[in-house]
Parts: sequence; structure tokens; C-alpha cells
Amino acid sequence: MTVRVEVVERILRANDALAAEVRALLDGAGITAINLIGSPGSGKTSLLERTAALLHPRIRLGVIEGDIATTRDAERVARCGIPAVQIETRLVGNACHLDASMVRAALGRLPLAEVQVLFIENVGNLVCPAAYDVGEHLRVVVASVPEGDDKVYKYPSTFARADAVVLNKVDLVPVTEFSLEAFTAGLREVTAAPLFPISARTGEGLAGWIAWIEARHAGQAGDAARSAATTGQGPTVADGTRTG
Ligand SMILES: Nc1nc2c(ncn2[C@@H]2O[C@H](COP(=O)(O)OP(=O)(O)OP(=O)(O)O)[C@@H](O)[C@H]2O)c(=O)[nH]1
Ligand SMILES: [Mg+2]
Repeated sequence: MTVRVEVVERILRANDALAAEVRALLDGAGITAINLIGSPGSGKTSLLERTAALLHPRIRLGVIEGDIATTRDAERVARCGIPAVQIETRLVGNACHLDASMVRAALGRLPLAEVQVLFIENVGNLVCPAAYDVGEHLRVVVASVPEGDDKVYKYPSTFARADAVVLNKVDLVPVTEFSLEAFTAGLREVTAAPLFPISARTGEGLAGWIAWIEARHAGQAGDAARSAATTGQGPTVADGTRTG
């Protein structure tokens, strides 16, 4: 037992070190990275399609898609005019989550100089992705109405680590037993992070989500500029070339 725990801790420590490298690389390129975590089918890709239509290219988006198999989600996002790369984890041991090494490799396939906000859509799973820092600046959990209003109570640590929570498919509230009050009460037991009840189908509620991304990206860009001024270094892109 002890051996197993030590091995897991070593894996997570190695991942954390790589994640810090990824974050430094993204900071240098002036990119804000947002890790999207949620159950299969909660609407992560649908949210990205809506977000692309409302935000790109005013803020230039890029996407890393994580799935066990297929390039379907990267193709959906690419059809919105967004640079997108797919990680298929069946090619790297069928992992049920993304890790920092996968994201670092995927960054080399993206035109980073054209990206301001990078979304990393994790493998559909409400449990395992929460344990892995992939080098993101912000973490967003995408839950959805058909999953039920008890999800925060049952998976508290995933929600506790979120910087924001999107509750998707609110168009289905009238045909389910879902209670927004019960969901919100559970969420407030573990975090004060903002909650965006939205429908990626109808577009309801998206204005607040878009404003949050814009504000957080502006804050992140300000932090990176201040840090560059302190160190006397301009931002750099993936190959280490200075851009400013
Ligand atoms: N009613 C309703 N359906 C939605 C909404 N958003 C997404 N869907 C549907 O939910 C299903 C799953 O949506 P996706 O966006 O593929 O979900 P995902 O989280 O990316 O799924 P994985 O990548 O497989 O984990 C699709 O059939 C969507 O059309 C919504 O707001 N309302
Ligand atoms: Mg998806």
C-alpha cells in the first residue's frame, strides 16, 4: 500500500513540475489557458462552439481537445475557424485525463503566436482530471442539468478546485427534477467561485461567461506584463523567441 501511494505521489510531483513549465511557456507567449473539466456529454465542446462565435477573433482562441478516441471534437472546433489539436489518449495508454506532458506536446502543434486564450477540453470525466494540473491558469467545471443537482455533493473536490462553474443545459430544467437552489447550495459549501447557468443550445446566460473570460484574460495579460517588466524580459513563444 505504502509503495503504491509513493508511486502515485511521484507521478503527481513529476506532473506538477511539467505543468509549471507549460504555464511559464504560456505566460511568455501572453496566453491565458483554461482547463475545461466535466462529465462526458455535459456540453464542453458545445460551450466552446458558442464561445468561439461570441469571442473569436476579438480575442483569438485556440483549443486542445482531449478524448480517449476520435478527432471529432477538434474537427467541430476547427469548423468554427479556431486552431485546434486533438489528443487521443488511446495512443498514450487510454488515460482517463490529460496531463501536463500531453499538453506540452500538443502546444507544439498550435500556432501559439496567434492565440490569446487557450481552452484545454479535458477527457469527459468528473473525477480523474481534477487531480492533474495541465499548466492551466484557470480551471472551469462544466456540469449540466441532466446529470442532476446533487453532483457537487458527490464530487466535491472537483468543484472545490474550480475557478468558475458553468451549469449547462438550463433549457432542460422545466422537463427535469433539477433544482438550481439545491445545486447552488451544494456549490457554496465548497467554493465561492462564480456560477454561470447557461444553455449552449439557446445561448441563454452566455454574456456573463464571455465577460468573465475577457476580464480574466485582461488580468492575466496584466500579470504577465508586470512580471516581464520585473525580469526585464519580453514575452516569448514556444521556441523561446522573444515577441516583445
Ligand atoms: N438540451 C441541450 N443539449 C445540449 C446543450 N449543450 C449541449 N447539448 C447536447 O449535449 C450533447 C453533448 O454535447 P457535447 O458538447 O458534445 O458534450 P461534451 O461535454 O463535449 O462531450 P464529451 O467531449 O464527449 O465529453 C450533444 O448532443 C449536444 O447537442 C444544451 O445547452 N442544451
Ligand atoms: Mg467534447
